[in-house]
Amino acid sequence: MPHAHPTQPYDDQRPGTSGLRKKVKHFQQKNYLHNFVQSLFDVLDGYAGATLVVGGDGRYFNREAIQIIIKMAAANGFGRLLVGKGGILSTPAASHIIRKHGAFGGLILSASHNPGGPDADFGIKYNCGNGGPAPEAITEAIFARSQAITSYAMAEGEDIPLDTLGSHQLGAMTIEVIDPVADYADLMESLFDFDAIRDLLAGGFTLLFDAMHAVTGPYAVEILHRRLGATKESLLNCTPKEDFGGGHPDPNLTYAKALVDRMFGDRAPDFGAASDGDGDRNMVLGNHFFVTPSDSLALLAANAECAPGYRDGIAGVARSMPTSGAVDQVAKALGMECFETPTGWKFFGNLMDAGRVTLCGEESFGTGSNHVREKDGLWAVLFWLNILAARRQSVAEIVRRHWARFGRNYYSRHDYEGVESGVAHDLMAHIEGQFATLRGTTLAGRTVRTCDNFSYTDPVDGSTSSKQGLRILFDDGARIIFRLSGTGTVGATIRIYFEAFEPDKNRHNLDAQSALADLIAAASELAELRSRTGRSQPTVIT
Ligand code: VG1
Ligand code: CO
Repeated sequence: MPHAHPTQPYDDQRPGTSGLRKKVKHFQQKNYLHNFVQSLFDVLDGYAGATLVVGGDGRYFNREAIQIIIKMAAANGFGRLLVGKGGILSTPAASHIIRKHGAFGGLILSASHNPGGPDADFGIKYNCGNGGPAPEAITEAIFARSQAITSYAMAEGEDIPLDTLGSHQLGAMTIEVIDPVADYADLMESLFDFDAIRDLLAGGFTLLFDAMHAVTGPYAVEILHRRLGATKESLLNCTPKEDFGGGHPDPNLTYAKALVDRMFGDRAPDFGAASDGDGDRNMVLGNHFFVTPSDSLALLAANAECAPGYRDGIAGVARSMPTSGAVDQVAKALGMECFETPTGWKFFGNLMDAGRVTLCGEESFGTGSNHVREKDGLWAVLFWLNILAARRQSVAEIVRRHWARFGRNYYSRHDYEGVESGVAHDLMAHIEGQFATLRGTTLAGRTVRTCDNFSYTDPVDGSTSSKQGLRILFDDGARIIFRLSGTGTVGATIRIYFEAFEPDKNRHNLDAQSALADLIAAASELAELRSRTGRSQPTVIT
């Protein structure tokens, strides 16, 4: 029986770049999760009797949160709820399930690449019926509602057993515990040439995949091992843990160090990859070679026809603003539309729904296509394997040939994590304050063409988003960008992105940090980084 429970509002439930993320202890405050979920249900319309999908990356508090959501969904009038076995669904798999079952929407429980455990992070995100993250209009409405909420509704009943497949009833709502892997694995098999990849792996090509103790483990075992024949030894850390083994499940050069060491060590495999906490990010490496995510997107776009799912060509591409322009070069050469959006996957949804873009990506190890409405880590890994199987060249050779054809966009991101929030905001204001006098001047040996705070108008629905990052654009195509992260849970993270375009193939073999050194120094001086933050080095360099 549904029950109305009185509650007090919180004032800090504004979703960030990718949902609401807070410390677990914060989520465990009285009614904190309940309030957010009820605020969401209050602003949505027309879901009576409809289907809701629920699943998460398995981190600490996942199971408890799911039981609460199930009871609240029943009390609020949903007719059916699909939940992954064990409460597990990777973010791209959740997106697929929503689409495949024509669900009204879904709730994804994850703080992605942030650490997990009782003292670490938790998160919740709402995805719409197209399978994609809710647009700003909805997230802002949730936030407004969350500040006024006075009660929530919750059905009473036993917890639903999540560890076996099956069907249950709670009031008028049916709950189905579904296999989290099968549908997704079938989708991958429909997009890529599994025979060719099987041949490649059987022919002595070696790979190493690191699931970082996070949600992609079971997906990797099913797809890479069972369906494609990769050895068990080539799959690392595939048992999901509530605290990700104490690490940051973030596939980058710093946090995926064990994998990186092997890929740059003696007898390195031909291909290495990792994905993040909720399975939507990917890092791709070759033998002694790191592929920047921006280059990876460009390369997938240029080689899309290798994969059966994209054989008929791609409609267009999109990248987030800080992502390098490598994909723009491909779009220009191949004559397709290329869109530049603010950071966060929610901005790609309309373009994909309208059929304007097929592939999209972000510099933050996110790549995806219109097969779902989220970025997709394993999808990118399989796309790479498909290209490697078709071209039979090494990762390094494929990337070098790509640069020779399209030019190389030297690129790097520097993150300063855990900066005091006031300091970070002042630093941004200080940079923006110099914009008026910066135009036309010389910086880092180049002329500043223009600088602005990025704003975006959605070409499909006309909605606008402003203040999406400070850009300094040079006349030779180089860029420096400053942004504050919208996914952290402590203090602020300042992200600085550097890019310089090099068309000359005789100059493609520099190390990125050296190629960008003058831009890096100029940014540091302009921002007064050292004196304001007390830091002389970034926390993470990608
Ligand atoms: C970061 C990335 C952004 C990505 C977001 C969510 O956001 O920079 O590109 O979309 O994380 O990724 P921010 O605001 O911290 O820069 V995930 O894997 O958390 O869903
Ligand atoms: Co993620």
